[in-house]
Amino acid sequence: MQTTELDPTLSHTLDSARKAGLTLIIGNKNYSSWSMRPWVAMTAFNIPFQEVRILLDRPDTANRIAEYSSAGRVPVLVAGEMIIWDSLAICEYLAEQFPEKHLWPQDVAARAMARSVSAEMHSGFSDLRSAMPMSIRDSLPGRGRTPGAQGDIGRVSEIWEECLSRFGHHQFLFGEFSIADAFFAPVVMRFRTYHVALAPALQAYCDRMQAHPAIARWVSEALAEPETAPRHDDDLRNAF
Ligand SMILES: N[C@@H](CCC(=O)N[C@@H](CS)C(=O)NCC(=O)O)C(=O)O
Repeated sequence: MQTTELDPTLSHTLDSARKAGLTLIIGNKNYSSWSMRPWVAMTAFNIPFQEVRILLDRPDTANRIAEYSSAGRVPVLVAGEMIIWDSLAICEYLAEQFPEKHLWPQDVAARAMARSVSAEMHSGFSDLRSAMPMSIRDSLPGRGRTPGAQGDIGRVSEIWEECLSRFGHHQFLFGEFSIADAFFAPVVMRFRTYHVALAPALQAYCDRMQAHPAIARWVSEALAEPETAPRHDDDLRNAF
């Protein structure tokens, strides 16, 4: 069960983490696509954690994040004495810590591909990220379609088609929900905001993703957030 706490001190958080196990530091749910991945994975796999939300684009954002990680980015996982930053490192740590939950697919070929597409998502798709930033509360049909973003949409579609047909059995990318789905959850949200037209099988995957309880919960909490992030909103206004 998560409890949300906004901007506590590091000592307070470390103290709670020692008692409660894991604390995930995230940004605003509306905008923070990187935060969404481990949060969705932990929620989907029933890994208990406390949540600390640090608001992005505030005068104290950098200092708040620096209390946890000198990388200056969220998400950050506080695991007892350990600090783990970066969404992929966090998910790998969780997969190691909870082997019985099978956060990655069990089949070796499926797992290799799940890792490949997650790593590709993690290190690529910069045009999609910059031209179509995540803002769950917004509806911006047709915006952000730069040639680069179109290319990225094509590549995401290709990945999804291959995973769903080879391993997904028309459920999640590798059948059961996995870290790979958590990594593509923010893309599903972007496709929703910017009304990206998809082949029926891919739209059906997006619908299943949005119906997944972990994603549905992140979305409803994002929609309930009153805060805005001015720099992120500027990026949205500049999307053409
Ligand atoms: N590679 C990192 C990227 C994390 C990242 O860029 N996070 C953004 C928010 S979504 C951030 O913390 N930005 C700092 C800021 O806006 O001040 C990861 O996967 O965790």
